[in-house]
Amino acid sequence: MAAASFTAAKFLAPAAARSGGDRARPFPAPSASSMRPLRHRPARRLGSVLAVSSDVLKAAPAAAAYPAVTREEALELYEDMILGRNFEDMCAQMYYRGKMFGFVHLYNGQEAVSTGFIKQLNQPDCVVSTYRDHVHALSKGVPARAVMAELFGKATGCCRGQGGSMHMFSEPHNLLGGFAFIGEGIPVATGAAFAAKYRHEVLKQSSPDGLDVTLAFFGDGTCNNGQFFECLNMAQLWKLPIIFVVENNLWAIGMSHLRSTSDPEIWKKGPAFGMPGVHVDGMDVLKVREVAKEAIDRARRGEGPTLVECETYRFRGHSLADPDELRRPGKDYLSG
Ligand SMILES: Cc1ncc(C[n+]2csc(CCOP(=O)(O)OP(=O)(O)O)c2C)c(N)n1
Ligand SMILES: [Mg+2]
Repeated sequence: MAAASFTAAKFLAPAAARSGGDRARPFPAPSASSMRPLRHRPARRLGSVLAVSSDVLKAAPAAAAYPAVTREEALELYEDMILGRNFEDMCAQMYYRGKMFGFVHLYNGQEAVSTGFIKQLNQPDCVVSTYRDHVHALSKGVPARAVMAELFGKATGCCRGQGGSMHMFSEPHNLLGGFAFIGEGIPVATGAAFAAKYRHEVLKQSSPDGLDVTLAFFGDGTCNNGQFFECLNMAQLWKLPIIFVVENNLWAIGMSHLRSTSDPEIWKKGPAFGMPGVHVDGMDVLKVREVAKEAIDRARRGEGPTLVECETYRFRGHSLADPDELRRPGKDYLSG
């Protein structure tokens, strides 16, 4: 499973400096092990992404230093990632056989982010996704049959076949949507987090664990949209129980993150608003899970939001209308 291996690590780090700033404290001590140690690198933006496999591999902690996970937990994570990958591969087959209509965006390669985060949630916690939403739905417990039926436009789908690929929704699972417009889900997630705080503080209706938490997933390209900044501000101002999870796969359709973003280190925007900003290897489910646990616990305790940048990579085209054949086998698109 690629998500659990470091073979894709060469895709991960943008060229820009990742030395960290004085306000860039991710979390108090324990999570430091979840953070990939990053060396100062000279910024190189317009060329392309630097391949940093050797650095990452050198910096990779020894197996013993990996976060503890029981056999049962590891199997649950593995099962969820395998489910996501196999489900998506089947989607591609069915799409090319003409069984699905419209746009279908696959998640291949990014599974560790969905699994690492969503598997730490409780049922009342909410997930807000994007158009790349099938695997988020599966991780949140929506049955694969209901997700696939939705993709086929069947009445047995989780939205009675009326939402389709980009609009997965399930009230019983607190999956508050896929959204086709980028950034559109972030205010919805912020509203869900506000509602959770209101239930807790005003209505005194929270779960025994504390506040219900909302995860807002979105891509690197979306971080240049206004809703992102507005919602970071409001979430921190009101100390909302929300985690902004950026799935930085380095591309917004065909636009490189490094060519479109003035400062490509997205996690730094958290401290700019007064919340922790964390950068994590999004190809490593155990590291993602450790960061997720800590951010979720903070939110549950009422300590407010966190911005987490997960560096990941999508192994297929932007959507199935962007056929993989456009990639030339053997060509390294990332190392310049
Ligand atoms: C408001 C809005 N503007 C433009 C688009 C067109 N669009 C679709 S996907 C996309 C790129 C998004 O990239 P990113 O946020 O990195 O997500 P990824 O596809 O990489 O998961 C854009 C600009 C859109 N869907 N919504
Ligand atoms: Mg992207």
